[in-house]
Amino acid sequence: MLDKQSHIPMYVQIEEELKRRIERGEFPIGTAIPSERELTELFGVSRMTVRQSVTNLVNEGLLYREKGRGTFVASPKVEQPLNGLTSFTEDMKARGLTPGNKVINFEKGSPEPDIAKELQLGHGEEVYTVERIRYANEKPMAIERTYLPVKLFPQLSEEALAGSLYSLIEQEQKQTISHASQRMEAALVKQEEAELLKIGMPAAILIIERVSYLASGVPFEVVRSTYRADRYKFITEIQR
Ligand code: 16G
Repeated sequence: MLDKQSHIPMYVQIEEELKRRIERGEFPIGTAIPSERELTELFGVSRMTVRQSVTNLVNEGLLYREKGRGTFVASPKVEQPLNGLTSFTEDMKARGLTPGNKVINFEKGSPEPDIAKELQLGHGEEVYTVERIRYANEKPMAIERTYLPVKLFPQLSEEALAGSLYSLIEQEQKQTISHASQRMEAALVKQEEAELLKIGMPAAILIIERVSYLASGVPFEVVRSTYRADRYKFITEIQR
C-alpha cells in the first residue's frame, strides 16, 4: 500500500491513502476514522507520522477532531462560484442544504466614514448594522456584518432579517439587485469569531467584502462576510 523506497514522504502517502478511502466511501461522512494506534499498525509507521498526516487532513478540512471522541470525516466543502451575485439562502438551497440564520446584533445609527462613503451617504444619514451567523444544516458556515442605509429600508426589523435579505429586497420591495464589487482576503480567526463559528484556534478564514448596487446604481449594502476556510472552496471560471 505504501512505498517505503519512494521519494514521496510517508506522511504524504498516508494522506493520499486516507483520501482514497474517504472517496471510496470506506470511511463515510460523519464517521470516525481508525485511531492513531490502529493507523500506526495499519501503515507500519510511527505514531508521529500518522499524526502528521491526520493533522494535515484536518487542516485541509477533510477531517475534523472532536475532543475526547476521535477524528471524523467532514462533509465536502461548499464549492462557491465567485462569478454570480447570489445570496447565502440561494447558495445553500442550490446545494440541497437547509439555510439557517441567527441575528446576533441589530442596531441603527451613524455609520463610520468609510461605510458612509461606500454607501454614498450624506451627512446625518443612518445605517442599520446587522450581524448574522449563517448556517447550513444547522452548522455555522459564516458570520456576516451587513450595513444597510435606513432610507432604503425604513421598515426593516430584526425579524425580517432572520430570513433572506435578497428576497426581501426583490420579492417584497420589488427592487432589482444588479451588480456588486468584491474583495477577498485570508486571515486567522479571532477568538470571538471562533466561538460563534464553533471552530478551534488557530483556524483560517476567508473574508469577503461586498458592496452591492440596485439597478438604479444606488449602493444598498456593504457586507463583510467571514467564511470558515474548512467549509468553503471558492471557484471561478477564467478566460484568455
Ligand atoms: C451573501 C452575500 C451578502 C448578502 C447575503 C444575502 C457574499 C460574499 N455575500 O452572503 O452580500 O447580503 O448573501 O443573503 O456572498 P440572504 O438573502 O440569504 O440574506
